[in-house]
Amino acid sequence: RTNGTTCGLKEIMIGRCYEYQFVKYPSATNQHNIKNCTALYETFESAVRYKSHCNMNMSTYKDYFDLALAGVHVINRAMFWSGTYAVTHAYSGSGLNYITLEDTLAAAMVNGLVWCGNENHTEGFDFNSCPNNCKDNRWADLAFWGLASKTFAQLAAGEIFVILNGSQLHGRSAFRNNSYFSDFELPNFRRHGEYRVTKINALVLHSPDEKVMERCGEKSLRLLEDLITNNGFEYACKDDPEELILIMCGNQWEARECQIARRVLRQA
Ligand code: NGD
Repeated sequence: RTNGTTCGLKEIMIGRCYEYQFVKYPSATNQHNIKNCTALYETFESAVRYKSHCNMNMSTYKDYFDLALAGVHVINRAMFWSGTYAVTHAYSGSGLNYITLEDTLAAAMVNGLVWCGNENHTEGFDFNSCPNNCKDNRWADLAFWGLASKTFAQLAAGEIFVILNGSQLHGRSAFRNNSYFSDFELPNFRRHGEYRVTKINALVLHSPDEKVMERCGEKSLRLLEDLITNNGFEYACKDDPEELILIMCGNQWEARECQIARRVLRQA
């Protein structure tokens, strides 16, 4: 069991929605595409409040995503991640450089929050504890983030980017079965029409001073390459792009590799 529903879920979601539209991205918000934050919250709430958490499925939140992401396309800037949350979001720059799922209104409203409906609770949410897996229903836990991932993948067009972790330990791989990226994003990239995906760029990171487990073209990254090219997309893969190494070194200044980078930068 994890913690229960985040206190103030409703106020946080509505507040984040206003902040997203009128503070963070005022220029992207014009009279025609302003979303009604209360209506968005109510659509979300009616999917989950008073409902048993373990009965959720992949259509539970459909109306919410339809409303929150209506008319959105992300062209040449969509960025996906698997095992690289922090560095990806530092790099995407809140949508300035690239756009991740978490930079869309639908996901920004709830990212990092916890919630679960409860049919017996007076408030319709369980604020004490939420089950983190539902024995007989794998979909319960995927209901929100699975559909979020699928919907975002369907909005991505042109060249897209995915940042993978080539230093995964404990038998995990850079491209992993059962990850959201492999199960909900990769299979849903558009293959036809004006908004099709043309090229998939994998960026593979190795944490400074940690063992290199996989590079482009090796092991799971080979599988990924085959999957992508067999589906008719162009593919490129790059190990440790410099701009990403610099971001990682910002937090690991003492690592041997980062000291070398520092010396080279001084000479340049
Ligand atoms: O630092 C973190 C973090 N690290 C991992 N996770 C994190 N969530 C944070 N808010 N901050 C969570 O680990 C993440 O929410 C997932 O639930 C889970 C699995 O992540 P990981 O790293 O193993 O990669 P996946 O391929 O399974 O999923 C990431 C992709 C990415 O392209 C997003 O567009 O799937 C989308 N996604 C899925 C689930 C949840 C995003 C989320 C999310 N924002 O919570």
